[in-house]
Amino acid sequence: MPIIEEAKYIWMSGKFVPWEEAKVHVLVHALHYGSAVFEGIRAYKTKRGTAVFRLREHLKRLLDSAKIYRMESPYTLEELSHVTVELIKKNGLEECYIRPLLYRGYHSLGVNPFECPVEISIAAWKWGKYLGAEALEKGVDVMVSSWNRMAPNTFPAMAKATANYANSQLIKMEAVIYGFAEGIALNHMGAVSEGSGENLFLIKDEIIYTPSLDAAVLPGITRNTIIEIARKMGYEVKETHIPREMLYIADELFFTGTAAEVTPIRSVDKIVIGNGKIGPITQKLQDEFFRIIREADPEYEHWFTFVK
Ligand code: PPE
Repeated sequence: MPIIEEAKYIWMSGKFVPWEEAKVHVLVHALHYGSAVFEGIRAYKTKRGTAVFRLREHLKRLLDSAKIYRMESPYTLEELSHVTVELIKKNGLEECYIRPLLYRGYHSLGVNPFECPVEISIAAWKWGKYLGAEALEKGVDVMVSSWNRMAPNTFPAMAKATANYANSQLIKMEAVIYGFAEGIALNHMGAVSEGSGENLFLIKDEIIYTPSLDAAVLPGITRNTIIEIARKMGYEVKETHIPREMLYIADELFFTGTAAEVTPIRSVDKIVIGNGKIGPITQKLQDEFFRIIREADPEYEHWFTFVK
C-alpha cells in the first residue's frame, strides 16, 4: 500500500490546518463506533491542467452516504467542491488522492450518535499505485475470500461508511497473508460481489458483466465510468448476478476503483484467467480510460473539475 506523502494543509470543519496539527480527540464517536462516511477521489495532471476526476459524483455519493446514516453535512456539495479545489491549490499538488471524511465528533460516548457533532475533513496528498507498481500492466493474483460481504439489512453497502471497511480489512488481510494482492468477496447468496476496495468486471464471449447493485457492492464511480465508456465503444454491458465459477472460466477479469483505476486480474485461486496477461478488451478499456483522463477529453467535460 502506498504510504502517505505529507502535504501542507488539511481542511478541517472550515479551516485549512497545517498537516501535523490535523488532529482529533481519542474519544470522538467515529473512532469507537465506525460512525463516519468518506470518499476517495483522484486529481490528475491532464493536458489541460490539473483536474479532479468526477468530483461532483464523489461528493454526491458522500452526501448520500451521510443521508443513509442520518448525518447532516454542515456543508453543501458546492461548498465542498470549492474547498477541494482550494485545498489542491494551497498544497500545490499537480496530481493527488483526495480523502473527504464526514464523522461524528466529540461530545458523548455511547452508541447513540445524535448528540455528537458532525465534523468534516478533507485531505489531499500524492499517492502511488494502489495494488503495486506493475499491477496496471501485468495484473494481479487474487483469491476468493472466505469472508462474505454484508447481507441485506446489516450494513448498507451503498454507503461508503468506514464501518464497512472492517469487512474489507478482513478480506484484505486474509488475501495478503495467503500471498495474494487482493480478495474477491462473495455476497450472502454466494454470488460474486467485489474486492475489498474495488468493483469487479468480467468478460466472457465479448460481453462485459459486473455484479448488480443488489450484490452488496459499492456503486463505484469508476464502475460507472467503465460502463459508460464500454457502451460507447459498442460493447454490451450487463449488470447481473454472477456465480462464483464464472470467475474461473472468464476470458478476462479486472478491478475498477479510484485507487486501483483499471487493474487486470491474471489469476483467481491460482486458476489462470485467459492467458494470464491483460486481456484485449480490458486493454482497450484501460487505454480509453487513461486517454480520456490524460486529455481531459472535452467530450466528457462534465467529468472534470479544473484546478485553475
Ligand atoms: N468497492 C469498494 C469496497 C471500494 O472501497 C471502492 C473504492 C470501490 C468499490 C470503487 O469505487 P470508486 O472509487 O468510486 O470507483 N475504494 C476507495 C478506497 C480504497 C482504500 O483503500 O481506501 C478508493 O478506491 O479510493
